[in-house]
Amino acid sequence: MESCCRSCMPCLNRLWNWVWPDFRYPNVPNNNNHVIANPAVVHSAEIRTVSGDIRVPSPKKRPVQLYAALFDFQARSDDELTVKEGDKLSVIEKRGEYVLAKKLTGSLESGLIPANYVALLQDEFAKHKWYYGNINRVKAEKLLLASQNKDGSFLVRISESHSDEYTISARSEGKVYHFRIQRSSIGAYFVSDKISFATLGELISYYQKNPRLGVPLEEPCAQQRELFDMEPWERPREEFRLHKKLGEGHFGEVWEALWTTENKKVAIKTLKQEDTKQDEFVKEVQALKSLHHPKLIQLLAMCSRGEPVYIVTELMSKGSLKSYLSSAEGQVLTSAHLIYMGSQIAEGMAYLEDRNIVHRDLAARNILVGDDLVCKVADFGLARIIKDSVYRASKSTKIPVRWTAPEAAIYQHFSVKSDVWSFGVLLYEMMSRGKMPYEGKSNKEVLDLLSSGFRLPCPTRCPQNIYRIMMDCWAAEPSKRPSFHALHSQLDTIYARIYFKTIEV
Ligand code: ACK
Repeated sequence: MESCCRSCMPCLNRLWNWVWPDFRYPNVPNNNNHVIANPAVVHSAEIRTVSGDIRVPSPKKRPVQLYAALFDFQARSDDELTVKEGDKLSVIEKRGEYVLAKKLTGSLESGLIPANYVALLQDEFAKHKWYYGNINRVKAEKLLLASQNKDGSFLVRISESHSDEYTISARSEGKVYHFRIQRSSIGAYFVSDKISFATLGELISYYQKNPRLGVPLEEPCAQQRELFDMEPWERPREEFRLHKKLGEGHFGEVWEALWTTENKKVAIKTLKQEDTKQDEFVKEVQALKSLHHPKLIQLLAMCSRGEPVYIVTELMSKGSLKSYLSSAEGQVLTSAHLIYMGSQIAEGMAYLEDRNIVHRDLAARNILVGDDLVCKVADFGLARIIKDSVYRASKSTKIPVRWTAPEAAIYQHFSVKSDVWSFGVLLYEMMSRGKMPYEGKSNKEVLDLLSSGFRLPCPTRCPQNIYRIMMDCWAAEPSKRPSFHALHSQLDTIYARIYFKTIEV
């Protein structure tokens, strides 16, 4: 849906004529466990079999692995590759959170794409955490010897010498050992010819339970998060022309701007030189640089040399969900529209959940809305990657009490589950078309009410099944709250039901 502004009547009319969006947006693959190595580099590998003999197989060219683009991706620089959803690709190598890929159709160009925008086709083992696919021996050793891993960590990779065979690489006593998994004439998998298995999964679970390799297989190798290099994002300030101030953000002003060299409208957040805020600002940039998901606001570029610093992100035509809900267009949204939007937010949050990142400030003011009701999670200023399941904020951290779970507001116990609580409040904001939660109550009164078991009431016009979801998010016991994956799937199912039956709720 094209729109000229956020609330005028022609836009409103268009909203009514608007065709429903496709709710079957592809799920983002959890390719946490994928490490893709350069198939062109073929090392001769030392393989230790169970009986202990050492073999050096002859190098052999690796077959091309076929990948597909899951989403459209627009290149932001010369070294990136523009792809359309469904494009067939071959992946040359993994670079941090990106893959260097080559198109297999049309122009045959190559370039970088965020790794979670591609999925390996026909990879039946991708679901296993220990499966690392096409990585070589050197890379496997580097991964297993990294500090996140310990003795007993292991992975399975495609054999460098026999493309239909696999290798187990396992760490023991600070060294990495490699065991070849062979295939019998009928396709069974075996390490020792005394016992074979129909599937790779069965073989691994057998050796996990029976440590017959002489090296235990305890935990799948932990994925390493490689830090992003600042450089690919840095652009000369002259490339941006500020057009219109959109408002005041957390750190400074937010502007609509033109990225002249790309001929593209963007949003620019500015930071005035204030030491107190700079720390948080840097954290937000770091978070944005490492996160790539269609339901999270995307960093496009930055100008960090000179002042003020610019963070350039995609421009969302309708601004924050908070202001959109109270606009004329927002006020006429049906529950179905709102459920569709809620499902997208849950999808973006599920991506953070998978990475153990707590947002800590999930609220309508921090969701941005684009054309066709696309919603993206923004404002990662308070986001933290947590090692344990709970993050303890410092006492001085300002907490948005109305959106914050009691254990986080009172004891600073932030977790993915406290984000789930906030998501419930966000659903309340949406279904009440922008009402302030606990209107007329002070923060202290809110906390007292919550501890006595009170919860926000069902907004008028809110379907009961959506209110039940909110109430689930507000379970006093964090572990009883649903996951974002579950929330996404519940909202998607409800939305699909409405979509197909075209029931107005
Ligand atoms: O509610 P709004 O219209 O949407 O006003 C706020 C303002 O800037 C201060 O945060 C708007 N804003 C922030 N980031 C973006 C963006 N990427 N695209 C469009 N508007 C934005 C927000």
